[in-house]
Amino acid sequence: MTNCIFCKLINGSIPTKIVYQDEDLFVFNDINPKADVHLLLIPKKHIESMLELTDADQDLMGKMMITANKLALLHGLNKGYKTQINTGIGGGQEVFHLHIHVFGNR
Ligand code: DGP
Repeated sequence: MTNCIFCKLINGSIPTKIVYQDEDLFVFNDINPKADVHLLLIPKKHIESMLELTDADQDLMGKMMITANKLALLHGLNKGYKTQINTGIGGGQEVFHLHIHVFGNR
């Protein structure tokens, strides 16, 4: 999506340090970190929010959760961490490209 800031990070038109990516997912550091580690995991496919999810997104969402855990552990959060998905205006979402926040202190 042309006006989506997270799509611009994925396609490289806005540079960012890539923490992880594969064919489905893209992961980078939040610009305003709220903890020692504050990752944002996003699908490469533009989905605005959880409100748009369909049954076809089941595998993708499962992969996002498994990848979130792997990356949290790789970042030293073996005692635990917090995940957050803000959904829609009512959920305080500011960037309308679905994302999982992963944050924790080492
Ligand atoms: P929210 O939509 O409220 O769940 O959070 C969006 C998050 O995205 C917020 O913590 C700040 C982060 N963010 C917004 N724009 C950028 C950006 O251009 N680069 C990076 N790395 N993070 C961003």
